[in-house]
Amino acid sequence: MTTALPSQSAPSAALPGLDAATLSSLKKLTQYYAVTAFVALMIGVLLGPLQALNYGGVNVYDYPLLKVLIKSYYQGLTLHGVLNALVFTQFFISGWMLYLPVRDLNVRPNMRFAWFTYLTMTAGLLTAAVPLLTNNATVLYTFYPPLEGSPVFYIGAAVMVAASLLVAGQVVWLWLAWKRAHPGRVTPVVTYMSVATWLMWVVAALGLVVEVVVMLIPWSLGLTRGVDPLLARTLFWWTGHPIVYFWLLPAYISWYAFLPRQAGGRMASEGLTRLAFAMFLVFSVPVGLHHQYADPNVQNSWKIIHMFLTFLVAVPSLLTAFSAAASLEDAARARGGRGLIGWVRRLPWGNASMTAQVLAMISFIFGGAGGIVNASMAFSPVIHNTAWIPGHFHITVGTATTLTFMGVMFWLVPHLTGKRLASPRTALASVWWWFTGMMLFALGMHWQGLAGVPRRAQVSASAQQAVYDAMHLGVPKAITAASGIVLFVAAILFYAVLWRTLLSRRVDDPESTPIPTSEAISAAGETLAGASPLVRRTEPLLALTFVALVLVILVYGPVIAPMLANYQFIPGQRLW
Ligand code: HAS
Ligand code: CU1
Repeated sequence: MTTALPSQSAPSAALPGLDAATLSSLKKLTQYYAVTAFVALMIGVLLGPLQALNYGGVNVYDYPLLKVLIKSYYQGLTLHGVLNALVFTQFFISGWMLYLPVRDLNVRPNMRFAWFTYLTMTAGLLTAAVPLLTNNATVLYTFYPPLEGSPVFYIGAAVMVAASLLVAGQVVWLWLAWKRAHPGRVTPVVTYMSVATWLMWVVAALGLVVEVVVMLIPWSLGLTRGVDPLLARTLFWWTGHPIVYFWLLPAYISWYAFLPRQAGGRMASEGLTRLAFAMFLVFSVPVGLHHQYADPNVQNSWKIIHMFLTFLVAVPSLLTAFSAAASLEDAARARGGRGLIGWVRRLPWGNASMTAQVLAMISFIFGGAGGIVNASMAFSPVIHNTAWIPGHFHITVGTATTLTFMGVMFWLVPHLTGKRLASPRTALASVWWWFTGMMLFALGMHWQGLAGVPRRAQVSASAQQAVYDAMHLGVPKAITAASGIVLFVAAILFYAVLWRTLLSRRVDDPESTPIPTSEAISAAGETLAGASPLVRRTEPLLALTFVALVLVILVYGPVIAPMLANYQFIPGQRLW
C-alpha cells in the first residue's frame, strides 16, 4: 500500500547509491538553485507594484528618481516578466526536479556535471542580464520580432535554456540507468512525474531553440537581412504554451506526492497520477496556436485543431483537481472532519506550507477556468491582448506555481540546511497576503480586460485618457492598484522569513525534516508484472515522448511549411 519512500530504492552493484558526500553536495546545489530563483523573484516582484499601479491609473514610471534605474514602463515590464516567469521558474524547477528523482531512486549523480550545469545556467542569466538592465533588450518576455534586442540577450537566454536541457538529460540518464539496474520494476511515482515533465520540456523547447539559434541570434548579429515575425511567433508558441506546464507540473508533483502527507492524508491513486502526467507529456505541446488565433496567414482549420487539443490538455488538470480534492478530503476526515464541505475546516490551516499550496489550488480553479475561455475561439477576440490576460496568468503562474514553490520552501530549506523555519506565523501571514493580492489583481485585471483595456500598455500615461475615462473603471482600477500594495506587503513578509531562515544557524540534522512523501490509497505496486494495465501502459515514457513528437510534427508541419516557403525578411525595430 505504500509508495517508494525517498532513499528506499536499494542500491545495486551496477548502480551506486547516494553516499553522504554526494548527498551533501546535492543539497548544496539544490539550495543554490532555489536561492538564485528566489533572488530573481525578489527583484522581479519588487517591480510588480509599479505595473499594478499603472493599471490603477497611477504613473510612477516618470518619477525622475526611478528613471535613473529604469528607463521606461516597458523596461520595467520586461524585467518583471523575464525575472519572474522565465528565470525564477527555471532555476527553481531545475533544482527541484533534479533533487527529487535522485532521492526517490537513490542513485548517485555525477555532481561535477550537475554543478557545471548550474554554473552554465547562471552564466546565461548574467549574460542576458546586462542588456536587460542597460535597456538594450526591452523586448518583453516574449521577445516578438521585429522588435530587436541586443544579441547578447538572445545568446544569454539560449545558454540558460540549453542548461535546463542538460538537467533534463541528466535526470533521464539516471532514470534509464535505474531501469537497467532494476528490470521489471515500476518507476516510483515522484520519479515518474519528474521524468515525464522533463521529457515534455525537451519536446517543447525545440521551437524556442530553433527560433533563437537559427533566426534571432544571426539576425541580431546582422548576419541576415531580416527575420520572419510570423514564423518566429509560431516557433515561440510551440514552446510558449508548454512552458506554462513546465512551470505547473513541478507544483503538481508537490500537490500529488507531498501535500497529502503535509495535510495528514494520502495520495489518491498512483495510476491516476501517472495517467495525468502521461497525458501532459503527449498533449502539452501541439496546442500553441491558441496564442495565435488573431494571427493572419494561419489556416483556421489548424487553429480549430489546436483549440480542441487545448481542451484535451485541460483534462489532466481536471483529473488533478479531482485527485487533489480527494486527498485533502481523506486528510481532513482522518483528522475528524465531517459534512459535505465542513471537513475543509479540519485541514491543518496553521501550517504555512500546506496553506500556501491549498490557496494556490483555490486560485487555480479560477485561473484554469479563465484558460478555457482564452482557448475558445469564440471568446478569444473579446479578451485577447487585453488586461484579462495578465489577470489570467497571475492566478496560474503567479499562484499555482509561485505560491506553491513558496510553500515548498518552508519545508525544503529546513530539509536542505538543518535550519528551522523562522517565524512560522509570519510565513502563514505571507501566504494569505500573497493569495489575497493575486486574487485582487486578477479581479481588477479581468474586469478591465472585459471593458477593453489593452495589456502591455502604459494606460496611466496615455494621451487618450478620455477613452479610458469613458469606460467607468474606477472600481477595477482601485482594486488593481490595491493589489499591488497587498502583494508588496506579502513579498516583504515572505522574504523576511526566507532570509531570516537562511541566515540562521544550523540546529538540526537536515534529514530530521524529511521529504514529506505521501502513501497512496491506491498504489501502483513494485513490479510491472503485477501492476494494472494502466500502470504498465504508462511506464514506457520514451515511447510516449515519441508519440508526442509525432503529434507535434503532424499539427505543426502543415502550419510551418508554408511559412518557410514564403519566408519574409523583415528588418528589426527598436521602439524604446
Ligand atoms: Fe494560460 C495565456 C489557455 C493554464 C500561463 N497563460 C497565458 C499566458 C500565460 C499563461 C503566462 O488558450 C500569457 C502568455 C502571453 O504573454 O501572451 N492556460 C490556458 C488553458 C489552461 C491554461 C486552457 N496558463 C495556464 C497555466 C499557466 C498559464 C497553468 C502558468 C502556470 N492561456 C491560455 C490561452 C492563452 C493563455 C488560450 C492565450 C490568451 C491570449 O489570447 O493571448 C489550462 O491548462 C487550465 C486547466 C486548469 C484547470 C483547473 C484545475 C484546477 C485545479 C485546482 C483544484 C483545486 C482544489 C482545491 C482541489 C482545468 C487542479 C480544493 C480546495 C479545498 C479547500 C478543498
Ligand atoms: Cu497557452
